[in-house]
Amino acid sequence: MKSESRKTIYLADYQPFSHDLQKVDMVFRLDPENTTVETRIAMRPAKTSVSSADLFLDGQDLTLHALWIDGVEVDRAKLTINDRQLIVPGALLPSTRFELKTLVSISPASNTALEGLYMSGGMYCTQCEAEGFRRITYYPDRPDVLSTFHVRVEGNFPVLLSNGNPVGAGIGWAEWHDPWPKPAYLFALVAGDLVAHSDEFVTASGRTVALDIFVREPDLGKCAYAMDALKRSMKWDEQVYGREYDLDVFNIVAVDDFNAGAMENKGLNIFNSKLVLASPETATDTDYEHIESVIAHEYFHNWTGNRITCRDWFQLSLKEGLTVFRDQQFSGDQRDHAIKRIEDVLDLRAFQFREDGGPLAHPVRPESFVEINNFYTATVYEKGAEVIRMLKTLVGDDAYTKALDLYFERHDGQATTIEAWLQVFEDTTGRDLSQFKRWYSQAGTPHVTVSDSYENGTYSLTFKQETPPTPGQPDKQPQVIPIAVGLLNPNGDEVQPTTILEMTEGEQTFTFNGLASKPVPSILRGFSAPVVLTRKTDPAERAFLLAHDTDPFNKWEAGRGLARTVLADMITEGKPVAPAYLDAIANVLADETLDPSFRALALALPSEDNMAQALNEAGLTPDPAKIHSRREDLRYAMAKHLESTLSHTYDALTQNGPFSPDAGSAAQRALRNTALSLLTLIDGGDRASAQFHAAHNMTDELAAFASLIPTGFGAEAVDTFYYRWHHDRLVMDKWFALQPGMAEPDKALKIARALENHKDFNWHNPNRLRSLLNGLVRSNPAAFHASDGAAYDWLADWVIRVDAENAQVAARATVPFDSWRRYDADRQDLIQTALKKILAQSGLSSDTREMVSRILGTASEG
Ligand code: B3K
Ligand code: ZN
Repeated sequence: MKSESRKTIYLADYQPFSHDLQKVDMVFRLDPENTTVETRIAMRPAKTSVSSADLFLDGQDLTLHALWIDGVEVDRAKLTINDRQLIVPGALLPSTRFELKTLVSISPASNTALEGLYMSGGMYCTQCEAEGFRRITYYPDRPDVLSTFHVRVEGNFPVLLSNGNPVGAGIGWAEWHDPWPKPAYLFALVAGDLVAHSDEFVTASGRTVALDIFVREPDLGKCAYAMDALKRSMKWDEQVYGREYDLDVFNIVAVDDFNAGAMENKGLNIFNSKLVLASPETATDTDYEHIESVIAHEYFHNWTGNRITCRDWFQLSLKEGLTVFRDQQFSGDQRDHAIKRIEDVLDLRAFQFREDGGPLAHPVRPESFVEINNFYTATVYEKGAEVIRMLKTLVGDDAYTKALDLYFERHDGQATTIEAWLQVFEDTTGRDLSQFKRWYSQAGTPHVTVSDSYENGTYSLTFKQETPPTPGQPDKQPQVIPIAVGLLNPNGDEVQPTTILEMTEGEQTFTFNGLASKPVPSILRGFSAPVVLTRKTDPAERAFLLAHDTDPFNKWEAGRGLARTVLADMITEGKPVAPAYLDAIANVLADETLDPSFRALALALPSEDNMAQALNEAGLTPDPAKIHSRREDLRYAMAKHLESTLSHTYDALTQNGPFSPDAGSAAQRALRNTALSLLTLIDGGDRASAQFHAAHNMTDELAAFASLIPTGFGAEAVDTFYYRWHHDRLVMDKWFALQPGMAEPDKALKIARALENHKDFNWHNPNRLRSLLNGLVRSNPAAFHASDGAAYDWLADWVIRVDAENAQVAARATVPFDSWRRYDADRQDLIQTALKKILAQSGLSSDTREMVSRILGTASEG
């Protein structure tokens, strides 16, 4: 049973645990309804605590059979057990080392929360981060309590896995020993009828590591890319960070029912199957790219997260921000840094800026929470990575490397804090980072406004920074903002290569001398800080930078700014499409010296949600229907204006050889399919239809399918796609998402409702549910924000239904409501009504309750 209201936890209240753990021995006897877990913990009172301290162990949904101290069973009447904890009175505990043994039973088959030990398609698996281990046994389930683990698994399966190295196995049993002390959230166990895609890796010091990716037998042919990505990640971490792997085996298991994307359990990563399985026929280039980055991310956690972990969950960004930054570096090295940066910034703006600008805004290191699972957010992950990127920019590459070396040396084996992380930078560079630290404590996206002047060869840039109020933080202090700037002369030559201006004041001027004429500035190159930059500029200057900027990010950004202005003018003032935009974009499309990925990204328009956010920031009330239709008008105008070049590009990029997922081939497909989606607006779907029927890979097939949905070929394509792919669950997720996502806004909800009743719709599977919900809510904002509020109601009903079974997934599904204050009074009312309906549910989980209260602004602020 879920408890109705849980108390708020504060960073300021941190206390170390009362006892030190030396080792943990566990025995699992697997049974769907009645798995028994025997746990023996060797521990002693911590030096810092009074020796008679009570022992508080976390535990949830456990049936305790017995508890022993040093082999003597304790009378149940002497223990306190509630729905969250087991308390052993200090008077019963020895003052030196002792063994606490418990025997509990749990029911994996009825665990629908997918947290702790649960079943997915007949196999057993676990998800313990953040607080799932307490659903397995009574334990100090907190990240600062570390121990080695020895685990025996008994069950009638060919594959029985846990963390660490295998130390024994026989029919129906296996034993594992993990020599690296770890917190409980990194515990994992898997049992199933699985097969392995095997390989090995020889580390820099010459140790051979056995690598296995475990899947169901029919999926065995889809593991090669993930394995290749794993080996490249292992090599990269040795070469770039000097980090070698530290066990004899590294195992990955693919699971179909999974709340998150993947999990970095020590030596036994567990993945959502959509982030492991790939074949050319079933996975898109985007899928391949995600698989590569998530495989890397989880692997990199072995050092940044596992060997050095978090003292408490407030420090989550210590491991997540750093590991995201590392996986971004890796992907950039494997593919293309500029393209990767543009893609990352697109996501940052779409998710993190959006979060930071609404009621869910919180600092990279939050100061309070009710449910930590609600804080696995774009702010903790992506803004956390941006903060590390800025730190590296400020101290320089060499100092960054030295600081990281010191971090690994000083904190290996520890559960530590953001303070300790910053301290290694202070110690290696002598810098005072106290002001920089505000990036961790202050929520909200800083808005930077810039103005310029030129006189007698001197050019001045004056910046002002202001961070809007966020929940609980009405007043903000100036932050340290590294602003990368370059200057171009009016001929388009660079007269000042990229230099970093370090802004620390609320308002600050920087000057450049000895210039022959007034330059054109290229500001915030490479998106050197996660800020909203505003500069009064004319479209001609943007077009100039789009043509001439030497910084690829800012070159793209200039085109994006232009598109945003043109689109905003169309939406708010009914202006016609600006011909200057069409000409500028035509030049980019025709420039074959530019990377095809870059050209594809330059052709893409800001999303409807981006536009709503931009209009709102400009003090206007966005109308989702109008945004949608004007954006479609602009797309049509682009298609018309660019038709011959698009058509030439489309034909020229036809690929005949075998499929390769490498970045270069993917870039060509990206540009070709971007051209296709525009051309479909003119040819009614002829090209898309031909491509759909001829495609040999999912990238081309899906792009054609998406383009066809709103055309006259749509209905047939939906059926054809279904009959081709109904046997493949990951491809069917795409089918469920694209139909509401690509539909005309007034048809999308009807389509989504029909899909709910489709025989292949199974809302208990998080991937399938998210496909349908996000397909409508995130991919089709005009449909979600339909003025009758029907889609709000639909989402609220889903949240309520799912919450009773899987609180984490339900809580996450409430996020799209967070933009409610942007809209008109009627929509605000409708969304508030939907949110209040959720809150009124009896037995609502604390996860969902916390999210809805924060979105409504009724949560107590911390
Ligand atoms: N650390 C996990 C996320 C766990 C989610 C818990 N609700 C995956 C990752 O960030 O690598
Ligand atoms: Zn992570």
